[in-house]
Amino acid sequence: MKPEAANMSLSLSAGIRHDWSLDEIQALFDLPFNDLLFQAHTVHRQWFDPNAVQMSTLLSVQTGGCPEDCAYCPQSIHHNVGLDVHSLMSLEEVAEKAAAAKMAGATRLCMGAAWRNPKGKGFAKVLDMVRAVKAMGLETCVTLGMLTAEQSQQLKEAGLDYYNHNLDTSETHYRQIITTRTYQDRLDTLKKVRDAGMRVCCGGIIGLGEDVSDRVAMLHTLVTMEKHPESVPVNQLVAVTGTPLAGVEPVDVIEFVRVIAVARILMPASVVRLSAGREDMSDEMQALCFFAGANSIFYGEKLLTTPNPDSSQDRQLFRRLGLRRSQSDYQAAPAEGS
Ligand code: SAM
Ligand code: DTB
Ligand code: SF4
Repeated sequence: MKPEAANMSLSLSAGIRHDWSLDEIQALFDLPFNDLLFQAHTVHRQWFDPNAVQMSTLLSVQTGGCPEDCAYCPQSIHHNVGLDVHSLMSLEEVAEKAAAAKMAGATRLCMGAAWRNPKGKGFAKVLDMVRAVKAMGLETCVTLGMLTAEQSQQLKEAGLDYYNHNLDTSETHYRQIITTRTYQDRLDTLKKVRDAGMRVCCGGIIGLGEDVSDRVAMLHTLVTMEKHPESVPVNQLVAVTGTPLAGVEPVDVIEFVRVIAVARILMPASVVRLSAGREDMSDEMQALCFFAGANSIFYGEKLLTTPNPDSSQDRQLFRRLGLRRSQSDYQAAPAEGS
C-alpha cells in the first residue's frame, strides 16, 4: 500500500487521536489535493452534519492601545495604524449589540478586549457582560489575553462557555511575531482555562510568513493537547497597513484550504472556524473550505477592528451552497470523552 493510502485508512478508522506525529501531519499536507479533501470531507460527514455551519458574532468590547507587540495586530501600541482607542464598552451597549447579533441569527457572542491580561474593575465588568449575554440565550466567548487560575474560575462561574486564546503559529515562528510574551505563556493560559472546566477556542493565523512546517507544528501542538480544543479558529491574516506584516505575501488559496482539511482530519469532533480573512476570500474558496471541514464562521459586518462580509452576502452564500445555521457547537457533535 502507498504511504498516503495507509495514512488514509488509518485515520478514517481511528477516530480521535492525540498521538499524531509531526511526520504523519506533514504526510497529510503532502497528499494530492483530491485525496486530502476526500479524506477530510469523509471525516467531516462522520462527525457532523456537513450542511450546518455555526455562526458567532464578534464584538470588540475594548479596542486598541494594547501593550503587546503582535506583528499582525492593528490594536498594538507598537504599530502605526491610526486606530482610535476605545475604553471598555458599557453593559447596556454590549446588551444592545448582543440582541442585534441574536436577531441576525448568531448563536454566540465572542467579546474581545485588547489586553495583555485582564485586571481589576475592567475584569469585573466583563464578568457582568458574560452573565448578561448568557441570560439573553446566546453562548458566550471572551478573549482577554493571559489569565490567572482565579480569573479562569471566575469566568467559569459567570457562565462563560468558551475562552479564546490562539497559538497563532508554531513555537519557532512565534518568536518572529511576538516578543512581549512567550509560547509557554499561551500554553499556561490554555491549561488554566481547561482546568477551570471551560471549553477552549484555540487556533491560529495562516499567512504570517510561516512555512508549511510551522503549520504542521502548530496543528501538532493543538492535536497533542490532553483534550482537543472544542473550537479551532483558522484565521487568514488580515494584512493591516501600519502593521509590520502589511506587506507579507498573501497565502495561496489551495494551501489555505489544506490547513482546514488537515485540521478537520486531526480534530474530527472539533468545530473548525473559517475565521478572519473571509473579506478577501471568494465564494468558491469559502465553499472549498466548507467542503474540507470548516463548520463555523464569524458572522456580522465587523471582526474586531476590520471588516467582515455583510450578513446579507453570507446569507446569499449559504443559500447558494444549501448551508444552514447550526444551533450550537456542542449539539452538533458528541463531546470528546463522552
Ligand atoms: N488580546 C487578546 C489576545 O491576544 O489573546 C485577545 C484579542 S486578539 C485580537 C485575538 C486573536 O485575534 C489573536 O490571537 C489573533 O489570532 C487574531 N488576530 C488579531 N489580528 C489579526 C489579523 N490582523 N488577522 C488575523 N487574525 C488576527
Ligand atoms: C480569532 O481567532 N479571530 C478573531 C477572534 N478569534 C477573536 C479575531 C480576528 C481579528 C481580525 C483583525 C481585527 O478585526 O482586528
Ligand atoms: Fe494585543 Fe491581542 Fe492584538 Fe496581541 S493580538 S496586540 S495581545 S489585542
